[in-house]
Amino acid sequence: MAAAVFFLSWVDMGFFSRLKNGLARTRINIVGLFSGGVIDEDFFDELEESLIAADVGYRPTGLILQSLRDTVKLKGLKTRDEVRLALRDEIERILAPTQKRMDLDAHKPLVIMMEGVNGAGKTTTIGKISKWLAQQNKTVLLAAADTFRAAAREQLAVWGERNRIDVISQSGGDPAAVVFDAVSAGKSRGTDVVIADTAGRLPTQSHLMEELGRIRRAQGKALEGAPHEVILVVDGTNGQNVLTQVKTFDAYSALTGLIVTKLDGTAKGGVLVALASERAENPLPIYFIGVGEQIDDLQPFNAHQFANALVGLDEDA
Ligand SMILES: Nc1nc2c(ncn2[C@@H]2O[C@H](COP(=O)(O)OP(=O)(O)OP(=O)(O)O)[C@@H](O)[C@H]2O)c(=O)[nH]1
Ligand SMILES: [Mg+2]
Repeated sequence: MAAAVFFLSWVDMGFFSRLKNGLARTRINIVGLFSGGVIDEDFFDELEESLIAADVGYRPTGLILQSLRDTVKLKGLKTRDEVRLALRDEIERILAPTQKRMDLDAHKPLVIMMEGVNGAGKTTTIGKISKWLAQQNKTVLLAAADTFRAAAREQLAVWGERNRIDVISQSGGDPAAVVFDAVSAGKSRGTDVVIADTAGRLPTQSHLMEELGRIRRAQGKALEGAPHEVILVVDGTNGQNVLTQVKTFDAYSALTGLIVTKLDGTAKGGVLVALASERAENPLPIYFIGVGEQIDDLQPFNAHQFANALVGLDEDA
């Protein structure tokens, strides 16, 4: 028999399977804990370790355990499956406020500015989103505002070609001038969405962090109110470091949302729970998550689906 018959490629697996597989190392396991149907202290200790190891963070872990203890007692939960579902519910409850669709019709053009630390996945994510937007029948224009490296412009140009969309760039130009041109062009062409790619920068590089303000204002000069979305792209494998990135980028440029990449193969996927918990009072939407380098490896964030993947349940559990 041809092996190919049984071979499921990464793409054929479907997004949920890729997410669940990708989170295998993060998985909050509920194993070997039920001796004689008793949910004992050892169970809660092991669960605590598992949550901390997944980068859920100490405070959120404490909250989850407290609620879970209450639920177990109140509902008299006894089996592993019952507890797994209750844990899923707890995690989903924390994540739910961050699940929000970007309003693509709020402005025309809708101007999106992408930022993040070096290598977080900004440019790749813009490529993936461009395809997703085309599927929503939206026209897109890209601004190559990462003017530091010629390679960055070329990388965006490749994604542009792949999606058959225009990329506005200037060799060695000023990022503020590039975004000004792109937003102006989007306005005059009647483009639905303009996305600005920016150079990677670290929260400690204050001059580069301040530059974000200049790039931002240039968009506002071309179109009042732009950028409408300021999105921080974070690498899921950075774990708890992501919390610092969110705080600093938010302080410099008032974020409106997040995209979490590289959830394929990370042991720290629980950081989404930490992010949601940290901003429980003032939720920052997680618009998309990425599970790979291919163009289809990006989907809108779904709290129920993510919580299921995290505890090892099926998509429709
Ligand atoms: N495994 C995996 N790799 C990803 C994902 N998203 C991006 N990458 C990879 O991460 C690397 C960096 O991606 P880029 O898109 O160039 O990151 P960037 O933020 O634009 O980087 P700079 O512009 O240099 O700051 C590339 O090798 C991507 O293929 C993802 O979801 N999963
Ligand atoms: Mg880039």
